[in-house]
Amino acid sequence: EKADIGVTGLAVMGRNLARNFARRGHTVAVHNRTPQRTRDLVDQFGAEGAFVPAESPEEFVAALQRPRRLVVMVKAGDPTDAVIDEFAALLEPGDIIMDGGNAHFDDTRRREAALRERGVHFVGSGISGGEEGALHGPSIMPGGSAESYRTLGPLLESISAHVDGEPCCTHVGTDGAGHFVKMVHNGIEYADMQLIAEAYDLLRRAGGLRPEQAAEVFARWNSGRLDSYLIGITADILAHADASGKPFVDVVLDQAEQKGTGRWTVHTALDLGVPVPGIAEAVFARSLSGHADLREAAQGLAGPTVGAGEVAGLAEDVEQALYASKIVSYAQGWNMIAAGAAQYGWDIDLAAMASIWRGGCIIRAAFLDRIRAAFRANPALPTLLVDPEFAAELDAAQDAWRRVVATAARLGVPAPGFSAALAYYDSLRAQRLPAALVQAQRDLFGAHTYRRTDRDGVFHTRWDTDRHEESAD
Ligand code: NBP
Repeated sequence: EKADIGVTGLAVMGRNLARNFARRGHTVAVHNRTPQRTRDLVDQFGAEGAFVPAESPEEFVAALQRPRRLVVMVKAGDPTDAVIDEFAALLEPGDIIMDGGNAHFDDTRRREAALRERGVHFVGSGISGGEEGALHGPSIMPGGSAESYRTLGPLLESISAHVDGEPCCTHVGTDGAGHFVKMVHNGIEYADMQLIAEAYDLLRRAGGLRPEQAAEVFARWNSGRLDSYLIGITADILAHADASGKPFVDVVLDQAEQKGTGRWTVHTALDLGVPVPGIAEAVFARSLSGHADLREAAQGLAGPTVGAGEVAGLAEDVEQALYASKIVSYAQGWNMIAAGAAQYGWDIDLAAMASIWRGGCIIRAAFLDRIRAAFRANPALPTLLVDPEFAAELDAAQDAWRRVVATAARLGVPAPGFSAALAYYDSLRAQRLPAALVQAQRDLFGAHTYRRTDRDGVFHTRWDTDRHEESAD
């Protein structure tokens, strides 16, 4: 019997995806550069379904039903190129190679274009949910041609997470769209994690709560509108005590690491000209935490002279600030997806992105239903902030949100995520921004010109002479 699909690269992710396919009744060819991994998989999990082990690329390709569907799950970067090159030589027009690794969307666009020349479909696919997701149902974000999705999509949908009976997998758009959207997902994930960390820090340092008390607050929030995977694991972590007896969170070194997808998101946002300060603050907050040298040098700097004292109603206020800031960072993420779609010609269904993130992935949350509803009600929504329901919630939250940012500033507790989100909100709703002054400065020192509020045209003031205004059209 020929295999329905093949998986090459059988480290944690590939092995679990292969098992997921097999458990769903698909016959799966399995291959790994080092054959021992293939043997181990079949030895340990062979009883879970129909596996066809292959020890050489030729054997692997020959095991697949045509058109062939082949999933590559190897280390991102050069190893992915090496594996694609190796297999592309063995494939025929109409066959499909999917890269499920964490590739940069530019690499995916390049690989797709190269394989398209040979008639082979290349599908760069974001997969979120880590090892557990890969095994039990991840969120899957495939790019590539619509034609490839007709052949590959049903298999991917069958192994993805499901919410309300709907698969957390859809065709995102052509070429690199899937990896682009996965990158933005990770950027949003960074922002969510940073906002949660700030909420915890405020509960503790401004509210005086012990970690296990903060855990109770997060558990309570998790049964409300903030219900999400990340809030849930936060409650778990804060309730956990280390073997030494200390709260676990207190024995972990406070230097956050990153694998680079947050940095890619911010870098790409800068290239596209999309403001994503919430995501950027989160990436920089991790970077700052890792600068032990700078932090050490700054230990002697003065903090506020006022003490913490009682901050009445803090937990309720922090919940409002967290929720409002979360709306802002998701609004930025969705603006970025729309900008990427416009730049690269992808036809991305913005409501569907919320749909496929409701299950399987790290940012899964009840909240995503609301985003889906907002874009279904108005697919041309310029920003989530102006969806009538979100606008009303932001209005209801804003006083508390402002109190939290003010409290943080007063007590010297850093809250870059909350502050940046509030500044974004206030900037967008401002009737006039001081950008007018910036533009005037640019005209003065660099003759960069300006436009006027009262008539059309482009102007320059002769700052160097008598300050008369000239038309610069
Ligand atoms: P790794 O990223 O650790 O990659 C290990 C696999 O790559 C092994 O199968 C290894 O084969 C293979 N490989 C390497 Br390295 N160089 C190769 C080459 N030149 N030719 C052929 N095979 C090569 O595995 P992973 O953690 O399972 O992740 C797989 C992909 O999924 C990555 O792109 C990762 O970023 C992405 N991802 C990971 C997660 C996660 O939670 N871990 C989540 C979502 C996506 P060998 O056995 O012969 O050394």
